[in-house]
Amino acid sequence: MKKTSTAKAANAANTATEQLKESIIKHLHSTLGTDVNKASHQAWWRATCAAVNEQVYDGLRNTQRTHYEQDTRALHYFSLEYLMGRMFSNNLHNLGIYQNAKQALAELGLDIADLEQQEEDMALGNGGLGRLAACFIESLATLNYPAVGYGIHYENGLFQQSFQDGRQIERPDSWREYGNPWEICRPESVQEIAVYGYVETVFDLQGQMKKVWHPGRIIKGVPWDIPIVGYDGSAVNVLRLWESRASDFFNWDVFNSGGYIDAARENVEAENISKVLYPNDETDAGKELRLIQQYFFCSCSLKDIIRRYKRRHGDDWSHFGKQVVIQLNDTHPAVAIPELMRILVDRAEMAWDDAWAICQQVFAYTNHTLLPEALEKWPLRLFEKVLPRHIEIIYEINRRFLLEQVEMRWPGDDAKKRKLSIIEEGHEQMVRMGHLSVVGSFKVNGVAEIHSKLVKSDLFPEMVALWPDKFTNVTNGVTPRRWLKACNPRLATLLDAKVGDDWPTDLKKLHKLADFAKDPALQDNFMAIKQQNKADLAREIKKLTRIEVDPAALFDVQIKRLHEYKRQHLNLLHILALYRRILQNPDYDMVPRVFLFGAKAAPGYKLAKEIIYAINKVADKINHDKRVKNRIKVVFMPNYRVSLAEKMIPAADVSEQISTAGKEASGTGNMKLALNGAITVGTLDGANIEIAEEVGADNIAIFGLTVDEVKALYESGYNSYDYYHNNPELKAILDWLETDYFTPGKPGELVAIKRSLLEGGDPYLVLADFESYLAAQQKVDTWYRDKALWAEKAILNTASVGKFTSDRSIEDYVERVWQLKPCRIKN
Ligand code: F55
Repeated sequence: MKKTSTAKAANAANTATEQLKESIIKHLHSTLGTDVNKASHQAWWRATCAAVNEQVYDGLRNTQRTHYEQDTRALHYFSLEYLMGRMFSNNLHNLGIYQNAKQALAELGLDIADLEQQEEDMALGNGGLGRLAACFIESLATLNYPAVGYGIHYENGLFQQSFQDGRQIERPDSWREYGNPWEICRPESVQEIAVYGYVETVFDLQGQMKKVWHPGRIIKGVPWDIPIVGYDGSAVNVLRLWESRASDFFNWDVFNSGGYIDAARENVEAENISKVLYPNDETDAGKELRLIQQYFFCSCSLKDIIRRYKRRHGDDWSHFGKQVVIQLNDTHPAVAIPELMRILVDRAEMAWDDAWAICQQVFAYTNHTLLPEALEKWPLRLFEKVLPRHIEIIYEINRRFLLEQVEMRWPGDDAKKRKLSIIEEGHEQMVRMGHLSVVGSFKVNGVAEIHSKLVKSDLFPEMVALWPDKFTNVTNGVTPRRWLKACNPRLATLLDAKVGDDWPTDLKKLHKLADFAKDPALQDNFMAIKQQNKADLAREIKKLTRIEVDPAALFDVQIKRLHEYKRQHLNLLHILALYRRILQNPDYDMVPRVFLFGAKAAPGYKLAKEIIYAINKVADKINHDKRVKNRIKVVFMPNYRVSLAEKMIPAADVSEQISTAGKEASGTGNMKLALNGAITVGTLDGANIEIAEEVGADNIAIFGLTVDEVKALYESGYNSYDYYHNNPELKAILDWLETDYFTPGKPGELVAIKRSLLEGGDPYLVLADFESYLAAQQKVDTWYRDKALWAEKAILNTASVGKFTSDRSIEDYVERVWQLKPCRIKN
């Protein structure tokens, strides 16, 4: 019995492989117009994508038909960013045909890995927030929730990074210069949106006052759909990204040559809206084009949602709040709130209260940061110029909020009103997008337990007093399909054998592994896989940087955007301490380590760029210093992005999660690294706290001040000079940066870091945590010397982080916020 079913499965696989092979060749001929004997890897890759798309589109049609027939409540995820990375291997894995495709290609004389490298990363995001959106839409499809992701179809994603003499150089990322096989243009669903102009007050025949917005410019939004394939035969949802174009009817309607030139210029301006992703994370650029980007995609998306709703319900708005829920990914899409009010009040002629009730049923807001410089505010004058009707609506929202909520609760308290007003008073009036988001949403969440607590206590305490039930937590998660199954196939195969192959959709199953954590056979297998992954990465490092590293060394990895609060410079100080100890004691005993960095700095963030430069210069010196005897290697990997993360994470021994406590909202790289068996060196910040709870204190190296201690230290008056003067090693290292030791002939080139830590007051308490960080690293060094002990800890990390699947995050959102029902897709 068993035998025949295995034989049947083998037959099915053979047929699937054969069919794929045929389809690939068919597309090579009829889609690519080339031949097997002369096709490039790029052509083969495209032909394979086309073959895969046959299956993707089947799923897409079935999903869309089922959702239409069932008229389901759906989630609409609004995000300025989606950091998708490559789609090829994930689509294959999620369709369950990766092995077939690999086999089919092998039979055609091709290595699937070569084809995977043909794809440009789809880097339409900066960092964690954008990657979270990508993980979430994949989980939503996997869990069969009706959902659409809405965003911008940027022509240029996050810049490409290279180094010139150690300094970051940015180049544009034209990721779809030669087309993108995963996207479908939908000209039938274009939208037109308005900006600028003025508002006129008119009275209709009944004497009713009405506001009429006379726009200054019309822009066309063209939707591109990217199918999002759920794992294992579930739904195929869509990510709908809007591209801006000049409107045909408005701008070219001209009568003389001067007008013609003006119109041409306006067209260029219209097309600029979706030209480029702003490369800032955690800072608000405050640029006019950025506000237009936000409004452009929110307006297009809302109109798209309403068009679909009306197809079913006509002008009956009474079901809208039951059918539609919109999640705002940070405040970036918050302008959707006044835009929906405008559509309901001005266009659908609804009474204000009814319209507001709908808004408050529809919007929910996720906060991703507490950093003051990241909290979005728009100069009121700018807002008024770009969106003259929306600013009026915001005034009215604010007027009613201050009168009906704030005044009722704190009568006569003007200070409270000033603090809570959506409009910030001062030298220049500002629109506070966080306040608008809280007032306009029915739920507000932070992204890890501690962060959600701080959102309540430090950011919006009065809002909590007004609406205690509005605030909740949803701890972030990552998709184990991309971040384990696809990126770490060796470990995935071991897990299939040890815990069964359903862990990708039931990550708590990994816990079975804990029973074998002390088993020498499992330990050998687990660490042999790590070793092979490290050897692969060592080859990649050599290819990208010419630096040779020993796969037997401990791989210590810090990969994330470059930011002072993430403290890559604390990591650098540790490296310098070790180097100095080696120079002072040639026999200094340490486990050989390769320090790996991956990080992009926002192009305008001076100190972040200086930190990159310093790490590169220190790397150069150490890597060429014979006295080091390979105990330390330092590598800054250029152009860190999703596809590079997929190579680095499976090879990491140590995961650096060293932000100042209270500053990292959650972190998600911390989850990916632990899942792949890396041991965290981390502060009690963001989701590190929850990771520590899951893996247990013995399997993580926690150090540094806690959130409460950080607060107390700031309050008591932190003086970084105290640490500098009291720790001779720290002093020597910082002074070293001022010499020309790392930049021969050019003393002072690395002084920016020292300055920020001393004269600059060390805002992120690097010096305060230095000693305890070094102690944690010493502990890691000791652990690593005991192979069995390390293997056990690594295994327990993989076994214990099942909580951090994005499927769990989505289920939390469904229960606490979205109230959705899964919808089985009919074939
Ligand atoms: C992008 C643009 C602006 Cl204007 C501001 C911030 C960003 C951005 O990329 N933020 C970001 O990535 N935040 C991160 O979100 C993650 C997901 O919730 C968190 O894990 C992480 O702690 C947080 O910093």
